[in-house]
Amino acid sequence: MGILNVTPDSFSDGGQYSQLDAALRHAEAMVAAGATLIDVGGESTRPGARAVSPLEELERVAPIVERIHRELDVIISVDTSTPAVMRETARLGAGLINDVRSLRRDGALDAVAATGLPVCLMHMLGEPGDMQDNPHYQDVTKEVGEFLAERIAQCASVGIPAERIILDPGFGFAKNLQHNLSLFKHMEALHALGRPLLVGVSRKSMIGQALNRPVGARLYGGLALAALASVKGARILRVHDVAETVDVVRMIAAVESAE
Ligand code: YH5
Repeated sequence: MGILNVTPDSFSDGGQYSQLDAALRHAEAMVAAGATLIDVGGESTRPGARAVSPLEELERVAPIVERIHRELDVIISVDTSTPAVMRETARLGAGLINDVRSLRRDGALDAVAATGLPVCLMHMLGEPGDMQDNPHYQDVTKEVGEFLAERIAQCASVGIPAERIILDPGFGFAKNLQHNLSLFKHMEALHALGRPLLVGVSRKSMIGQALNRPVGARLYGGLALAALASVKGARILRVHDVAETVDVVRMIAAVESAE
């Protein structure tokens, strides 16, 4: 899964058309590099990021979903917690709803149920703005598993079947370095929930903190985690560096399919 951010750059005045073309070219390059999903996100989840209205989020995301659907052969994932964005992008060709808030916003469960689309449920405590204020767990992997099991049950209650659900431990969301490392190490325990796992660690601060690297120098650390996640059975890797990650995954597949 290649990451396509469509949050506007406040220092750019390139205008709407060139931004849309640039996003499409980026998506196209990721597909050519081997991405089978493109994750389109219009809300920044960085602590301190400005809240985006549903209309503003839709105006960022809808044109690119429409263009990718028309021009590329790839599954479009929409990184959103906003019911109106879920419903409208489904109509425009989205194939997956990816919600870092696990459908906890009012109306989100019903919106996904109405679309009939698969959904990725991710673990996070609190909101992006306050999630890193001293997170606490007795057993992070166990508590993430319990949270995800509860969200699967909530989905069942509105008619979203388990077969339509992908699960994500939520690396970097309401977790300190030790939580992220322990959760990564014990990720296999989440296979007990019976659903495919998605892992998103690309360029994240757990790599920066473990290796003391700024965001521009986290590729090798991220590839090590991609390899480990793949060996631990993760089925979808959400990454910025698609070509490099596809080589990692294909190399592992080549060895694992040997006699
Ligand atoms: C995820 O893990 N993450 S947005 C901070 C960074 C780098 C990257 C520089 N959406 C996930 O990608 N959806 C995001 O440090 C996600 N799983 C799923 N399912 C945050 C992000 C990032 C943040």
